[in-house]
Amino acid sequence: MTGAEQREHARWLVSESRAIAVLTGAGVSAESGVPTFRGAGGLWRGRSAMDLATPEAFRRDPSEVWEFYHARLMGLRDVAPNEGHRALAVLEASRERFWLLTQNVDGLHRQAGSANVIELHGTIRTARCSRCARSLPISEALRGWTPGAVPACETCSAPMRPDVVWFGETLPEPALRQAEEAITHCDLMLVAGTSGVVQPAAAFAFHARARGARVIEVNPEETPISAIADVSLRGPSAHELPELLGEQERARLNPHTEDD
Ligand code: BV8
Ligand code: ZN
Repeated sequence: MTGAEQREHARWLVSESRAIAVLTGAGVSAESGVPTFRGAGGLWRGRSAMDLATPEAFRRDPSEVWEFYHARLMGLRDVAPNEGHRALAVLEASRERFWLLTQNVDGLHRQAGSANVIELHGTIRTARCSRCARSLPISEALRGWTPGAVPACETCSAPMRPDVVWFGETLPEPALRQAEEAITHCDLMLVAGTSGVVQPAAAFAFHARARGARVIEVNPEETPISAIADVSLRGPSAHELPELLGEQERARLNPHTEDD
């Protein structure tokens, strides 16, 4: 199939679907200016997230891990959702059953208006205590922070940590349950912006396929998920995702054009 035929088929699959599960990764935030993990901008001081986003790194040198997250938060200050994020929010509003499973921790799906967002790997917007249940906006935990410091819990004085899931940590039970529900009940899984290497999230597409769901992939590059996709749209998500919307949905994407 040509690119245009692929897109036409993908649009038809979306229009026929009554229960859509979406799985997103760092690629959907790329056009908002957020570096992906395995792309060029994915390193920090020459280190990869794989080295720093781990409980071992935090035990070994919590101040360095906080510098890593502080740098990422600084990088999110002027970042806004893009057309791809917004297209998913519009698609959700037009479906009875819709789950947005995201591996991203940047909070951009919620900012774009998505409601049923399942943050599989947590969120960088919150800090939580490494010992007790205390949690608060990460901007508050970082008030007065300087490089080398480790924010301490005001309740039990243990080190605070970003409320993300590190490599080697299990995903939150509620997120896993919602992912199970999405995989079981969706008739379409739309996978956008993920290299499909991090488990167990990457396996969700395979499980949905095995249950008979159709799979659409949006990624400029081929990934392990391409092998089971009914359609792979080889383009950037900020362009490809709005193209999947029907006429009426697209009008809601840019409401001002309706009146033009
Ligand atoms: C766990 C939060 C139980 C932190 C992250 C099998 C089963 C279970 C676990 C494992 C397993 N095998 C290995 C493991 C261990 C590990 C794992 O998967 N390792 C991999 C690397 C081999 N998994 C875990 O540890 C998970 N825990 O399962 O617990 C357990 C525990 C121990 C042992 C066994 C079982 C926890 C994983 C969560 C880690 N935390 N993030 C933080 O962010 O700081 S993961 C991190 O990677 C981000 O969440 C990110 O989203 C995620 C995945 O990466 P992608 O999103 O795919 O991003 P990437 O850069 O890779 O790719 C971007 C893609 O976008 C590319 O394909 C590119 O082509 C595309 N793109 C670029 N531009 C665009 C675009 N697409 C569209 N439009 C564009 N414009
Ligand atoms: Zn505490």
